[in-house]
Amino acid sequence: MTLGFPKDFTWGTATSSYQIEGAWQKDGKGLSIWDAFCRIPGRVVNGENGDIACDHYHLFREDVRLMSDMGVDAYRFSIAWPRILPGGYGDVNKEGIRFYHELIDTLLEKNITPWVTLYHWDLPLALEMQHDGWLNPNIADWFANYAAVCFEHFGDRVKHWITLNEPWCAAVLGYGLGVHAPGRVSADEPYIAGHNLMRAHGKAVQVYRDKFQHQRGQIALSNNCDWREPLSEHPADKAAAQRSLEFFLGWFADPVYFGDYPAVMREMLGKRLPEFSEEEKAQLKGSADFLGLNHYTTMLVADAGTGPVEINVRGNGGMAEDQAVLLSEDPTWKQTSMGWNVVPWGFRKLLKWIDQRYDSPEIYVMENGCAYDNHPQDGEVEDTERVAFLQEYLKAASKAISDGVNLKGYFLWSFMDNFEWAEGYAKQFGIHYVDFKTGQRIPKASAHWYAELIKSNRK
Ligand code: GBH
Repeated sequence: MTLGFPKDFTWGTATSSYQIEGAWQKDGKGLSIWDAFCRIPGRVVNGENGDIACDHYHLFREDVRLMSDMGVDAYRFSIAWPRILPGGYGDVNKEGIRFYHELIDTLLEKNITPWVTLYHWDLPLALEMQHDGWLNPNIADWFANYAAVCFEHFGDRVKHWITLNEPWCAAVLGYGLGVHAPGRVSADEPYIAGHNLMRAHGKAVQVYRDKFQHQRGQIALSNNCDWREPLSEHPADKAAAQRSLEFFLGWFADPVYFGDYPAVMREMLGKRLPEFSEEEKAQLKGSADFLGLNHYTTMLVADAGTGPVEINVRGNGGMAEDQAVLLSEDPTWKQTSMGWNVVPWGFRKLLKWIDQRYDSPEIYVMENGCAYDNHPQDGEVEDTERVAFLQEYLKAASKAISDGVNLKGYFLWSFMDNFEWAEGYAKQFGIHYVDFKTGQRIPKASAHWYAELIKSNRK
């Protein structure tokens, strides 16, 4: 069962700081917007939080050992900004630096390449409270300064950087729907937050290329995008699906490849969409050494004007009304425990769409995986649905490579069960089971399956 991947393909697994580290107040760490958000009643299922989470801060050596047992090439983790700069800017917290030094060194001892995300949603709370977080244009400089601290301390050993994880989620869920920290509800703020996220990315990349070129690493960002399949052959539905993809991925990838937002966004949003200055456009264009993609699911799209009224409209997919689209799903599709549709061919189509739109960039899937609820029985965790999901999605990825897509690597989300944001601990994506009371980790059947797959692909 090799699924036919190239020998030099990068096999990895992924996590993020707030979801696994715990130690929320240890060794001088500042608070993040998630530390605060979790304390607002009703925002997280069961009032849970990441205070302890997987206690990875203390158990990271064991985690690296488990990764090494699986034989992964690479591990994608994120740095908690408030662990490095408790106030967002200013004094550097030496203990925070020490923790990531130890993690990186432990990985390298096991021949696992660190892929480091600088921002996976845990913004220093001070920046939100004093300066309105991503709504403040100055955040681009604060982020670039933070990035420079990380390049300076870790760049001798870290050669793969991801500035931002899923700016779409940070903007839409954090500043539009209010379901993620900082929990703001607004029609216009997502576009402002998204704008400053992109400006921050542009500046951080510039700093890396200007001052840390000698480190000879790669830098990019990681965007999430679900596939959008036209509901019918009707040209209006086909145009709606295309439009929806441009509002989803184009929003954050077009500036990086073309220097500006998609024309359809500028037309439909008018003044609600901020404009980049000429300098910012130049800074953004070409600001990624590869295209990072997080992919999970697929929805059907109809044009809001002509779409049939009887479809069961679901979710707003990030301001669907701004896009004049109606989202729905095929009732025959299987779903994960998140209620996300399992549609492997959507993955293949999205990879092709990206390949065509951005002229065959090197693509790394920085996240893909699924939530299912599985518990240990006699010391084993039989997550059969997860294995089936991964097998089908990886088959689709392999077909995309045969189609000519320049896919270079895959990071499975997630290495272990963790704090799943607004869902708390009720929904689990891990290929390692975590007992959150004792901290015990158990490889699930999917971890064994993934290890076998990696091994057979190397032969
Ligand atoms: C990622 O985001 C995060 O990076 C990661 O931290 C998180 O743990 C992981 O995924 C699992 O959630 O309602 O059917 O229309 C995922 C981004 C955006 C993907 C919303 C699914 C909606 C599906 N998600 N999207 S649906």
